[in-house]
Amino acid sequence: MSTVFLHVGQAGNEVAAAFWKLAAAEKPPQRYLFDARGRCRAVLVDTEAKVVRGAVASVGADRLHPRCALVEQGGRGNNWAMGYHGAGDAPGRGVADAAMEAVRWQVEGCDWFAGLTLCHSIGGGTGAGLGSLLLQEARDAYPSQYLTAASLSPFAAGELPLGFYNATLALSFLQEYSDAVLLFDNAAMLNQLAAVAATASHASSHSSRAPPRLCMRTLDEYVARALAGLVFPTDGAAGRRPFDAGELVSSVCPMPSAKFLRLHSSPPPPPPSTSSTASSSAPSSSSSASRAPSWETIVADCASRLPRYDLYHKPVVSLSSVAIARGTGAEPPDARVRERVAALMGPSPVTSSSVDWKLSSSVQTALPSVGMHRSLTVASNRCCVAAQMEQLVLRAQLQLSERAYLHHYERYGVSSDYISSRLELVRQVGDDYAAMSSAVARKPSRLAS
Ligand SMILES: Nc1nc2c(ncn2[C@@H]2O[C@H](COP(=O)(O)OP(=O)(O)OP(=O)(O)O)[C@@H](O)[C@H]2O)c(=O)[nH]1
Ligand SMILES: [Mg+2]
Repeated sequence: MSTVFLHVGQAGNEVAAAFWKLAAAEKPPQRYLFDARGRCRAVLVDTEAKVVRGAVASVGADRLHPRCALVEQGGRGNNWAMGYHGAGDAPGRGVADAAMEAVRWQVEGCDWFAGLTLCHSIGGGTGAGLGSLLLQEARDAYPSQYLTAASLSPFAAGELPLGFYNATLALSFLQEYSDAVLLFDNAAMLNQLAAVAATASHASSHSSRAPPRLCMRTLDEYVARALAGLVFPTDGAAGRRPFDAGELVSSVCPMPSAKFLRLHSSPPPPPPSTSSTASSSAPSSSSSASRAPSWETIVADCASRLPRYDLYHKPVVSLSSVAIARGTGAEPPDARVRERVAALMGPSPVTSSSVDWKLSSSVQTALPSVGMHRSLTVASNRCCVAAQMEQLVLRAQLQLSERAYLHHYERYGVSSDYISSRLELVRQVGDDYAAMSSAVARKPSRLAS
């Protein structure tokens, strides 16, 4: 059972570089992530050649089939409409057709194709617009397969003038055509990793030094590790088990209107100044016992970075979660640790057991590629996305009411009415999450019992 990964746009390809480097360093057998010739089950696409070239160089040219590293010149101008409809006076489908062809080729190469994961940012033109088109076409081509996405949400106001329209349009396609979306918030990730870097710097003997500067690469590494925690194979009763998107969807997406997930991974990557040594040193089993942090420490880190309150300071409600503990060996998370994680997530309005546990015992599946001996990855369906969506929709709506930047979209046949209808779809998702959150707030005692 294999998943095919489709990386689109700059951010999607930067994450590809970090993710596939980790995958290549994993212990054999690697058949779920790579084909028989050791090539990634991935398609890389961008409209700027240097991004894909950089990712290929980073992963290794022999790890990617040439037909799966696709570029078109010119970029998509941070414009969803240009990404979706194609650039130029005679818009051809160009790279979109080539990408779908490459996906088909990858799918045919899988013994058992389990689903497709799109990896992209939703704030620009290529990842957001072309990513939306490819997702829509993938749904058409694979109606009964699981389509998931790892989607990077833009920073706060003002980063890109068209960012709110782009993000809203892309979210509407994710809602319509995918089964589950791992929504990463760039601003929140940066804050959390800055706090980790500040703590590490303070704790080190060089406490007078300023914490290291964080960059996009640090975020990419975080995203890659979190994805690895979720999708790298785990140990099961009958040997190594591949990622099963269907299992994820059925345990964390209780209804089709609530499919936006958060992905957390503990411990976090070390700050940039120490990451090179950490990531290059795969652990030896003899040192694993001494270097593995306790489950209590790991859960405490998770607790310190999982937001308890949303943007409006309302307690965050989780609908359901899956916790993947790796490197459990002879010491799996005990009842107290599990209770702590359940308490972190709080009562769910839709399920009695708010956290599903998945344990993987060996050091080989504990993410040795990143120097981990033990890790916890939590994918949770949390109502805090309501506030995030509301903010994006509100800003897009404000721009729309002033007809700001609309000509950029109209040039490609995307009208204000169309944007308005897609915006409504995303607003509805936010409203549904907000309603579930309020339901829990009104009935705390019954749900907690
Ligand atoms: N986490 C993360 N976010 C990124 C990265 N690169 C860009 N972004 C964010 O992604 C958004 C811009 O999207 P890009 O991926 O650069 O754009 P693109 O998909 O290549 O589209 P165009 O260049 O407009 O054709 C902004 O919100 C950036 O902050 C990255 O490497 N990591
Ligand atoms: Mg780009």
